[in-house]
Amino acid sequence: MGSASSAYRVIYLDVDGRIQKVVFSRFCSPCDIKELFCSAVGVPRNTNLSLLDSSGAMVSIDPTMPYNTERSPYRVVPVTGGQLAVEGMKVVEIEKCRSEIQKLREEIASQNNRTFLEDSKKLIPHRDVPLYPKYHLSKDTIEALRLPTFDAWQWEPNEMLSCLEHMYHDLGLVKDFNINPITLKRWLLCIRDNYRNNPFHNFRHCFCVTQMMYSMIHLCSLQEKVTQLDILILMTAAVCHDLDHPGFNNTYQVNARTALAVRYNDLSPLENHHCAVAFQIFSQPDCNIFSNFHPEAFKQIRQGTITLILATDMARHGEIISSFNQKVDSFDYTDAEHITCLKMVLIKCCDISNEVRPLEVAEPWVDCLLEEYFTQSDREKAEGLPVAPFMDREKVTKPSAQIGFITLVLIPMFETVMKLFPQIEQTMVQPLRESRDQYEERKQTDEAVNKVQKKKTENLTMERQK
Ligand code: 0WF
Ligand code: ZN
Repeated sequence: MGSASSAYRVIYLDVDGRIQKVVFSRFCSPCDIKELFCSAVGVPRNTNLSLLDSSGAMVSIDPTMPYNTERSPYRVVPVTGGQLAVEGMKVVEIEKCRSEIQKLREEIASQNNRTFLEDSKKLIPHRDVPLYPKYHLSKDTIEALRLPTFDAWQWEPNEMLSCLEHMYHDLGLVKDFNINPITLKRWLLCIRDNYRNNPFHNFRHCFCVTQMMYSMIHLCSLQEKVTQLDILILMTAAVCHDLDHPGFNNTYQVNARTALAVRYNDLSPLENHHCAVAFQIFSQPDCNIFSNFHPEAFKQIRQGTITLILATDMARHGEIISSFNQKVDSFDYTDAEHITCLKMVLIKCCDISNEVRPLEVAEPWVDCLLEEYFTQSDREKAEGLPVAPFMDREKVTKPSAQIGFITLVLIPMFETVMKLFPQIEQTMVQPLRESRDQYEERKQTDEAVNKVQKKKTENLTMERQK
């Protein structure tokens, strides 16, 4: 033991969290002790070291230095100045950075695995709302809101909340279902809080999908064809359809065996999660816009909303479209199955409808989606998981991503809906065709530029070889 009477001294050092025990004779010179400390730390023997005690005070290095214990080791800090000290410092700093990076990695990983059901903080409703200012929506805004050309990029989250509130009032849902207007505000605030700040799957996307639904309800005169309960289901499913989206798709959830994939047995884990979060929110009286509903009506709205949110899983695209195709030529508005199928197709249309919008509104969404996709594929590469070519930054270009999607998915789907509602041709289908043509032109220009560039490089290489 390092007692005052002993010939030996024992000092404990904290070397980046590792405790080093150093024993030296009390007859050693300060220089010898410093060298000993350097070798304990693992830096060159003439590195200038400082020792700090638990209060951060410097401790002199000499045979009479105060004892410490394993529990109160001296922290070792290399002193800057000489080259060797700087090298020693680099080692310590690099180690510190490593440990910080590791901590950040763990934090991010736990954030990504965090699910709403485990994080009840966001559930706490905003009491005594209205918390967001009641924006006055101008006559122009109210009119623009009914059209697919509406530019959502111009609006802040609070303004989008006011627009959503307006849509529920304007469609007569607040009046017809006796929805408490304050509960509506609190519910919308809670919805906004439960969208994450992903590049694409965020609250603005929720707003766009709902606003497109609102546009289609007007454009297709849906209120003359389906019940107000159907309208309420369409709007509410649109608002809730991507709640708490983590920014990584179902393929990632399944391949990485995330908590969501385990919870939902690999079956549409994200969409199941969005539904669960939606009804977790409704389970709070302060946010339950359906609190005045008869239990039977609540059951219908719950079942209807779940069916629509689950229909947004693109893995079910073929199945849903082919079911709709079988009905569309003899569509029967009195057949509940036909109506459910129509609602499923409508939410699908709205969910992926960015390209229906004007170019300057649509294009930034492609950038946002590719950013989200690239983050996923980078992580998949790092984790040794399979990577979809359309998500790979090395393989995808904006025109290549959009031409296939517009030609194979969007146009066929909207053209089928057009059979039932011919009025969407001009406002929805035509913009899709124009967008496809515009991306085709861009692809050809890009290819021509690449060809010239390649030829120039070849010529340069040949000239160098001569
Ligand atoms: C980038 C492209 C794409 N483009 C869109 O406009 C859009 C809207 N929603 N989504 C979109 N994807 C997805 C968000 C979640 C599901 C749908 N993607 C589609 C993919 C690259 O490429 C194709 C191309 C053809 C068929 C299937 C995927
Ligand atoms: Zn969506």
